[in-house]
Amino acid sequence: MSLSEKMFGSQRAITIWVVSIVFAIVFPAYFSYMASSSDAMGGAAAGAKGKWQVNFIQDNLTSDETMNLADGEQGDFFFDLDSGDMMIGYVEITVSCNDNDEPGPGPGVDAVDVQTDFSEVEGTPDDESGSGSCNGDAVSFTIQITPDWDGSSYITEGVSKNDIEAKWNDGGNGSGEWLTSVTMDVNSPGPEIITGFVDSDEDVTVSWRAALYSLDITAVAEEL
Ligand SMILES: [Ca+2]
Ligand SMILES: [Ca+2]
Repeated sequence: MSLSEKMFGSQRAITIWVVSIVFAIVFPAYFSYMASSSDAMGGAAAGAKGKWQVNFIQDNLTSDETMNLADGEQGDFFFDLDSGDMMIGYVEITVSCNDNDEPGPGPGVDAVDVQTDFSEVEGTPDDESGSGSCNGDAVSFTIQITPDWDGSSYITEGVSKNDIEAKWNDGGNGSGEWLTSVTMDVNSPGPEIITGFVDSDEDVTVSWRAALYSLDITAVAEEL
């Protein structure tokens, strides 16, 4: 009996030994490779193109302030916006006033001139200005912070999750101090001695609404 026959008993036993040793070496190597490559795939999944349902979890931050302004007087209205962990879609500013010192609309209706100053807002959005009569909402502005964002859900295909996250991002813009200045223009239909109406002021309300969102992206299973 040869040495190998003593150790392994037979040719068949040798074959089993060799196969076992090969598996003992190859399997751990195989599984460790799979583990590392599935990590890579996990990372790549966000970069992989696919079909996605994109929803927006939405919230509003609102504020309003009312001031009484005399003719020619300017009121400065501030809105401090901190969106926390959420993104800022857009900010709406509405200036409203309702002149009720004379009956009905006409030459005596008060008006406002509105000028913003967004120099203390991250990203420094372009300033807005406008004028309007005090018959309700006199002037309103919508300042888009995340380009094209309107909160609508959609399904998209052929893009990666990373692409979607890159698209819906406010870039850190929009937080800070939003200033809206309103100058009052009080009007009367005629001299008080003739018309009997006294108008020397008007209440103005500035309202803000910041539309906030965070992303909710889910993979859509492809139909077989
Ligand atoms: Ca008036
Ligand atoms: Ca008035």
